Amino acid sequence: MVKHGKHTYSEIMSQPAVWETTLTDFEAQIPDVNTLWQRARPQRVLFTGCGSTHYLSMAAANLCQALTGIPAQARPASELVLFPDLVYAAGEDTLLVAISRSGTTTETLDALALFKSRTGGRALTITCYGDSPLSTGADARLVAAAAQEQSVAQTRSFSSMAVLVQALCGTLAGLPVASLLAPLPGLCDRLLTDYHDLARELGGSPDIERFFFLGSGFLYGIAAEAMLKMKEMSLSYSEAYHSLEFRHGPMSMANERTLMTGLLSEPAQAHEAKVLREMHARGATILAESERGSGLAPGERTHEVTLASDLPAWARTILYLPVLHLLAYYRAIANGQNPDRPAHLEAVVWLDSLLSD
Ligand code: F1P
Repeated sequence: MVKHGKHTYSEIMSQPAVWETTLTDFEAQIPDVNTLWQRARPQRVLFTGCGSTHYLSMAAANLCQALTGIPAQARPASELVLFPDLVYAAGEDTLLVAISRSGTTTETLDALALFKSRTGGRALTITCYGDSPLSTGADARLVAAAAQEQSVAQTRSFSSMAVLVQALCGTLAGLPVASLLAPLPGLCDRLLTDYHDLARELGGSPDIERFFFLGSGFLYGIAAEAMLKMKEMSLSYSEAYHSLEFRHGPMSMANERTLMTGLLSEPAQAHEAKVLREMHARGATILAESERGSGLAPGERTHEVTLASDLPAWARTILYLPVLHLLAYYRAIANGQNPDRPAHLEAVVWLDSLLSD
């Protein structure tokens, strides 16, 4: 019987069902998205958010550019507000995609308002609350209403909005997303079942005191979100890096009390796995997530999560995260934290508008 973190636990475990509903609901939202895209005809797509939703924006920008061929970038909402000249170029038609679970985060609302007044461009929001100010202030919206949460830390909300991002980018590329993404809920269910014990064992291990999450390409934003979950829920030392960046300094922190989680992409897997192999030689424990196996030598300190999704790389992006939700959840329990109500955190950051002075 789960005592602490019962909301977080049920939000993590309900992801398959919530993704299913989110994908069904997306169908009705496709015409609005297509209309917006045709009207906006953007030369650039700019994704924004704060915290988790900033990390989702990073993954989204990479997916969007890969699938549509339109240049796409991600910036934290505060940067769009405080340093707009570093982002906006005169005469460039930009579509803003503002992502927020709550739809009420001050910086994201400010970023939308400044984008509108400065560029007059069109904006799409992705949120869990269709009646939120962010959602009603945009020209079109994608809503994952079934993913609303009671917990402070985002789990199924992030992953369901990520499913929407994947569905959006696939739709804009003219792909049959309903059939392509239909396997996702079943795959998530299998991963949560097959790797539950592994996540419990590694999350609860007293031998591990620091966590690193490495990812490249589409997967860096997901690695960063896994890092944030570990930090928010369990107050553990947790960092994320682009996989090969880890050698450029951070590796000095890897030791025998480290869990190195590698989110391995297919195109760069050989290079990414090499970093994990080197850190294993330094004594780190390895958790390698890959589509078909990492190729690392099996051993006492090497653990594998195999997606076996048979999906194209873009469509499997979100599948790397749910097992890492469990890892963070079990570390929180081991650390005596309540993952439903992480210390020093609120579900939403509300400030006086940054635009008011
Ligand atoms: C964004 C966010 C969360 C974070 C924290 C404060 O919220 O930064 O990612 O966990 O609790 O708020 P939102 O704009 O996505 O609602």
